Amino acid sequence: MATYAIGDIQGCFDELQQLLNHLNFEPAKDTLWFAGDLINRGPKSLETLCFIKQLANKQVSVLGNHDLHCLNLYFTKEYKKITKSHVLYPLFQNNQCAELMHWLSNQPLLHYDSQVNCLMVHAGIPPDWDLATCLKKAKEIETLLQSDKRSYLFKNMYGSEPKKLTHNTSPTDSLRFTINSFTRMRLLDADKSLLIKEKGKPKPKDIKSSKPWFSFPRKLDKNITLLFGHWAALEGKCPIKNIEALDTGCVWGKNLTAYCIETKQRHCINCHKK
Ligand SMILES: [Mn+2]
Repeated sequence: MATYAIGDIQGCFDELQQLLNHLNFEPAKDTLWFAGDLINRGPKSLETLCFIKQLANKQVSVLGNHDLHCLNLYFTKEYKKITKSHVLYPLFQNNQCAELMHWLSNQPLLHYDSQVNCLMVHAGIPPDWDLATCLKKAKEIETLLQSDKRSYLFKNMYGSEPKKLTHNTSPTDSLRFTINSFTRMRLLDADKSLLIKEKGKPKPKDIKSSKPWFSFPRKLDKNITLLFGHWAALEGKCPIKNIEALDTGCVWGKNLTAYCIETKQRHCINCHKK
């Protein structure tokens, strides 16, 4: 019986199957956690979603920025404008699409398991948020996403502002800050403001004072193992104790990684394109 947390798949269904073979994964005994960005960019988003959905309670997925983007395309009906060359075309054309999109919209932004004391999120958590705050903020988004008011969320979720929460932050801006933190965050400025890359502006890494979000002292209980994906350039390396980086760039022909929660061992397969 094992629980494996797996990094960003991004529609790389074949590589996921290779990894599961490598792990001798048995659905009757083992559980899979997915750190988000299940789909998009890679070739088999449809197959990936169908497979993960049928695992039912033997899987846990948190939503990543690409998953939210796909939900946005579906629920705003923008997907109807997508042409054959788009990687998500087969998913949107499939007769299971509505079911898959409703399933996806019911997945959380954050997953905490008290038995193993592990928290999983796609990008990261703001250093000033403890576990209760994280769960409360995630719940706000999840509730909206699962309601018929989700169009309000899709209309307002894009953008790089606000960089910080203040007592003046509007509820809508606060929701965007939560989404940006949980699904897009990489670097923070010295005052812990979010540095989300904007088109035409210098890349956050050009700002000298910036540091990865996990380099700041965290309010989250340090005994909680924090699992995250999203940042392939880290190549799975995070220097902070009890924080595991899981995105190892499968879709870029690098590796796909599973972290076994019980043994704390990392398992990796090579995704070099043949
Ligand atoms: Mn991502």
